[in-house]
Amino acid sequence: MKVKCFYGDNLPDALIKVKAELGSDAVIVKINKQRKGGLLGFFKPPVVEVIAAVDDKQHRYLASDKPDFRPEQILKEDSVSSQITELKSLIEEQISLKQPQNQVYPNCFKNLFENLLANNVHEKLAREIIDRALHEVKQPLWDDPAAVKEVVLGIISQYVSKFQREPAGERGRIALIGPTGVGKTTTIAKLASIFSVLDEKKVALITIDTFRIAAVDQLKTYADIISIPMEVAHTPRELGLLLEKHEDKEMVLIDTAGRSPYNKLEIAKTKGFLDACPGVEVYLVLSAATNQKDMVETLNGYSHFPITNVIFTKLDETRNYGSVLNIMNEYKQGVAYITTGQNVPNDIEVPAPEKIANLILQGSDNFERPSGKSAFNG
Ligand SMILES: Nc1nc2c(ncn2[C@@H]2O[C@H](COP(=O)(O)OP(=O)(O)OP(=O)(O)O)[C@@H](O)[C@H]2O)c(=O)[nH]1
Ligand SMILES: [Mg+2]
Repeated sequence: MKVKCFYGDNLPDALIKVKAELGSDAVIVKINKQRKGGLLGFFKPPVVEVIAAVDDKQHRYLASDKPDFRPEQILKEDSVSSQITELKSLIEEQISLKQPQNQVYPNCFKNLFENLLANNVHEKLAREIIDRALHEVKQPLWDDPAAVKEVVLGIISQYVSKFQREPAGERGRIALIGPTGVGKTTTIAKLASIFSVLDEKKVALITIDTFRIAAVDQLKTYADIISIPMEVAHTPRELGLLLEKHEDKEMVLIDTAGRSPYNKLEIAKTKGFLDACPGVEVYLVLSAATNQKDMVETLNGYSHFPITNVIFTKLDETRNYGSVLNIMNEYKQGVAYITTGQNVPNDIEVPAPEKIANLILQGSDNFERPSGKSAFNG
């Protein structure tokens, strides 16, 4: 195994050196941004250091033998998987440095670009959207605010629907997971009422939240109002048995205890329950009123779950919806439902991409309280 350090002014520069010397089979072991050259280097601009390794036997290849060299191909080992993210962001950083960042948009585009930024859409994504619009709107219409807005809304809707999956249809077993207090139990009550009362489906509720003293009572109260069965599972095996018992139900909704994304032990316990029950869809519940960094931490903390959809709650508690788009786009997540208040069952809906697009572009100006009932009835 040959291991060597390479330096470049930027990452692509360093990777070219890796390829030239070690060939396409090199494995990136580490990437650092640093200042080169001891004490005096402190005053020098930062360089990118790449530590790369290659099996000596493979090293006989010349770089030109493998013209399709791509950095992601050479990241082979699990132990360096975290480097992938770092590598991607460094490459993106390098690419973005080469793009004109202060492109001056025509007025109508500029206003919408600023709207997106004001609503917390990441600048890179906002630029992507407005650049596409600039491309799509014919020049004679550049000064027509309505025409430009319509195109921008259409583009945002496409981003929103890109990863959207159909929420559970005729039959479903759905568990809601997520941090404390985001509205999992309330959302389960809303869904249960809609499935049971409006859709006239057979519904059962199961909770594995035996951690909080009042949690079982909270769900039981809703179950009693809707007149549907509610059960408590204390172990993964019990959960499996209860799912078997309610095999005849079209919908079974499973409530879980809220867990901090940093509480790995408790999150693993919840996962133990769900792992024992294949076929259960897992929806991650995120509060739209949380700042985006915390949402990202939550997604990371719960990344071991096979998440099929996200539910954004508490849209009524914020007026900036850009993070919803950022998260969907960056984490390739579809949104099954949004909730917009505490009322059970009204304040929930299946989000229409156009509606989300409107919220993202216009924030509070366009916020109407949606009615869950009409949203669920299409
Ligand atoms: N404003 C607003 N409040 C909501 C929404 N959904 C739930 N809530 C409120 O948020 C609080 C917490 O809701 P719960 O459903 O108990 O949250 P949870 O995620 O089950 O909480 P834990 O089980 O403790 O983790 C309650 O006061 C709910 O009424 C919403 O869409 N908007
Ligand atoms: Mg709860």
